Amino acid sequence: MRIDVVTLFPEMVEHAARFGVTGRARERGLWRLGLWNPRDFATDNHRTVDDRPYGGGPGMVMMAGPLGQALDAARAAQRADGCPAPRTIYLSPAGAPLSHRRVMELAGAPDAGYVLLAGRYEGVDERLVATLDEEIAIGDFVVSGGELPALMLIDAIARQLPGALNDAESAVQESFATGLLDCPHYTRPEHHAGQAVPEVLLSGNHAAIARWRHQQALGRTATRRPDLLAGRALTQDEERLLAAWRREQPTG
Ligand code: 4GY
Repeated sequence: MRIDVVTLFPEMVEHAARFGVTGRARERGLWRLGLWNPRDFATDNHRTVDDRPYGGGPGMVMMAGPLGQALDAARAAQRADGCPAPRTIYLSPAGAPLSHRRVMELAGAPDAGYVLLAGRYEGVDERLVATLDEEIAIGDFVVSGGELPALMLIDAIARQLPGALNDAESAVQESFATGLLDCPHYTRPEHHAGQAVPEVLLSGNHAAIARWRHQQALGRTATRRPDLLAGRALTQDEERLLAAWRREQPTG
């Protein structure tokens, strides 16, 4: 897999992509990163990439010209690098909400190429946005530029590539794959700030521990994110676990 990012701050993306699971997956050759600065495709002496909005108003808009040239260069580089069908993606709050399912789809094709457009200022000229394949939002909030959203998408995809996670890490990532929130975690010491670790976790009874964790995941999901349960049928056993969890919750 190859991912290219069109950004005014390529160093920001390069630096962040060196850390943790994402960086290690890159070292393992599971994905390659290409960076393109639209400023390098500007046509004037000042290397201008933004201009005032038609219709007036505050702020600046990224010009279609330099962005289009940068995107073309990124697509050409991907084709030359064995990615026959580059897919262009704009990160913006107006995009389709990113989901675990979409991440798995994007991670699924080994020879896939993604060209991510990270915007700045007030946004990108709509005529350029209209040429892109997809628009994705990482959440219902606004950040100052598309670089962090692009890095989040890259991280979510890279950790799903075969060989990215070690055995110990692979178990952890099942949380969302089950359609439930993760269960709570504890480590030493056994007592902290007057609170003990739940007894079952010290029991050595692996079946009971697995069942307790599943119950915690169900209870948390029902309480915090009932919307997730709406799209997921519960088995009879899960219904029983959830009912028992609810009885154990402090009232009021
Ligand atoms: N939320 N999800 C997001 C974002 C910032 C200027 C265009 C988001 O994906 N991207 O907040 N992006 C900007 C800032 C232009 C996008």
